[in-house]
Amino acid sequence: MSTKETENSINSAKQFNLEGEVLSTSPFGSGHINDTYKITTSSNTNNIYLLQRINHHIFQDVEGLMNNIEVVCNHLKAKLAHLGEEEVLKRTMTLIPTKTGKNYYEDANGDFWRVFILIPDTRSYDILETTEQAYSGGMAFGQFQKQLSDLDPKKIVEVLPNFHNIDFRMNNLRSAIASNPVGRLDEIQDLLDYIFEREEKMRTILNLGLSGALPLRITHNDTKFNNVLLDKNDQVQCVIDLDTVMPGYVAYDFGDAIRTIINSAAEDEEDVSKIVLNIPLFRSFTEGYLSEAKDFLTDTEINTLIYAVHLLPYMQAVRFLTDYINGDTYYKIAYATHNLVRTKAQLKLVAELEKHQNELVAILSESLIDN
Ligand code: GN1
Ligand code: MG
Repeated sequence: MSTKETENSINSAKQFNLEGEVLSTSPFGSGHINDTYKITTSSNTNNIYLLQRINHHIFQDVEGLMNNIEVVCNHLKAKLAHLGEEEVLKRTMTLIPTKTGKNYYEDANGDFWRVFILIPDTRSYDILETTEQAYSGGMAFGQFQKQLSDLDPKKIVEVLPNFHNIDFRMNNLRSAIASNPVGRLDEIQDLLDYIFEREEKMRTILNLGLSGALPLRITHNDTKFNNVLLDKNDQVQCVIDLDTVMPGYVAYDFGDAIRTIINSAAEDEEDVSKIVLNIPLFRSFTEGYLSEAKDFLTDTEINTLIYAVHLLPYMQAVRFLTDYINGDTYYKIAYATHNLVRTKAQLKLVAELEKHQNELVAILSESLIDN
């Protein structure tokens, strides 16, 4: 970390109501949007804290964002209150207020910061290892949707409008192509052809939604598997990263989770031959998800799950490629072609999913009967 970054993060950490004195901060995690630091304090007793600088170029309504998170956390805590305070702290995220009682701090540079408790004895996985983990992940997101199913949607602002709206993402891609600001179009024509060939069929869920056939629910909208914390026995502990909790269609959460679960390689794997499907993990995640969600989902919602399995990697490819064309202004990158590599990896996943479509449909039906 640069000296300035260290100074800024320590100064910001000191604004919050923490136990002990702030001693140091160090980078933490692998998010593409916000900057996360672990705080070390002089208190060796209770809590460990995570500090985050919110990317306010993306989350422009920080007040609305933080209010959403507070509303969601309080709703979840009330649902779990019967388990006792200690369990509630382990199963939900907890925001620490500033010394003046706000849920975020704005520093002199106009940067926005927040602090959460780091839940001890947990871990998250970028790539899964076992079917038990997949089952737990499915339960985690199914439970999350269920617990939020009676939260009044009016209490939640749509922090990033049209987040999973494929028309919006395609329009952004078309605008990027039209302006071609850094001259990257020539090298990606084959990828664009591949994307546009599939555009119409990727609109299925959106069309159903627009026709009124799908209920809008409060969904997570960033269900990468590493946004589930598991305990040391790989049981569900807590769903994290509540930035994009907004009204949405349940299938989007299912598809986005499958995007990371079914892929035996990383989201940004350079060697696309390594991107193959791990179908047993798909089955286990689906079974875990349906064990929680089956009772509240409508038949139409259940029928859309398979479309989302194709849509979410596709939409992620569109987003990565749009950012590549725009000169990498949205996602953090580690090297110049990172967004291009990510795009190719997601499109390879789309191709693999198409190849195995019938098998996945059969597993979804079997899981419904078994559950
Ligand atoms: C971003 O920052 P992170 O890793 O939680 C993105 C998600 C993408 C994801 C791809 C606000 O999430 O939508 O699916 O990268 N978040 C936002 O890894 O755009
Ligand atoms: Mg996120």
